Amino acid sequence: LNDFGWTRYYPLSEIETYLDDILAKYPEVTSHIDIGTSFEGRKIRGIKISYNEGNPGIFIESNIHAREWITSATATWLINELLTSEDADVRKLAENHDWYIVPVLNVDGFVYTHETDRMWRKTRQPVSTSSCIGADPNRNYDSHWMENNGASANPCSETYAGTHAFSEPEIQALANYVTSIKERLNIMLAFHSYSQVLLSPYGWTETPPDNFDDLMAVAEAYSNAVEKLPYKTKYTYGTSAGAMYFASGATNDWAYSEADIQLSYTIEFRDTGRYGFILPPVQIIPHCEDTLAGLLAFVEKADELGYLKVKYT
Ligand code: 0X9
Ligand code: ZN
Repeated sequence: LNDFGWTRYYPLSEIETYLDDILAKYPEVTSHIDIGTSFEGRKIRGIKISYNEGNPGIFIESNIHAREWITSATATWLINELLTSEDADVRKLAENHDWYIVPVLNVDGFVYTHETDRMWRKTRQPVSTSSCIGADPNRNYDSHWMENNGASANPCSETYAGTHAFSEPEIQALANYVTSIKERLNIMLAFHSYSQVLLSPYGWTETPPDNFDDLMAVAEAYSNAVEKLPYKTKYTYGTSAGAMYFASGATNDWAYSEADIQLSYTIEFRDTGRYGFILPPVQIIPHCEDTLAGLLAFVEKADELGYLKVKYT
């Protein structure tokens, strides 16, 4: 655990060892989450951090896109921070919420980026009608799947939606797990890179969701807090379709519409394109500090707007 210093990007095997170390060291407040099994047979793991069962829940999906390494680096750093920080505000953030964190969802793709092709994005499940491999897992959720040109039907495209919604076992598994605990969840965050933007639903349509104003207020709080740090990192925000492009079948649309999680976002991390997906390791910790500052403000605003009430009894 001591040499996990976020000075480089860790492969899946080291991330798994890290999770095991955390579970062994903090058995009272952490537990293993078994999300399911990938196409190639790898375990998809998560960790729950709960100081008080029945807190409002925050779910973090990370590294659904294989090459976006900063996302799992941030998720693992955040786990450590929630467990070890002595800052009073971080302690409240940690102890007053139930955290469900999946550092690497697309495990097969992630291993492939470490071993074969650093720029791989998709899953690794072959497509019977094509020699191209994998689907875009962030187009594979069963929420307006393939509508409005928000995904491609071409198996060779980087945004190939898959043969059908939930064709990718990783995505079916994540959706099953989230559905099983959805009444415990108040916030869903999907970590991506890059562009420095917070994206609310919807990606499949330009029509804004009912609580658009609240979604933007929470995103604005995150953005303002990040910009106050010495790094002065700027995050913009908007709906996915409005601020970025049409994308159907993405995590945050599904979480919002199908799992009824009213604060669901995609967060595109550093940078804005200088290094893109290959963010230099020296930026890992500064970026993580940005994210923590953003989350503190995000959760404070969400609470103020009434989104952190426990939904189940
Ligand atoms: O295209 C994507 O899946 C995301 N961008 S990335 O560069 N990380 O691939 C953005 C998706 C945003 N849209 C929705 N969440 N609907
Ligand atoms: Zn992505």
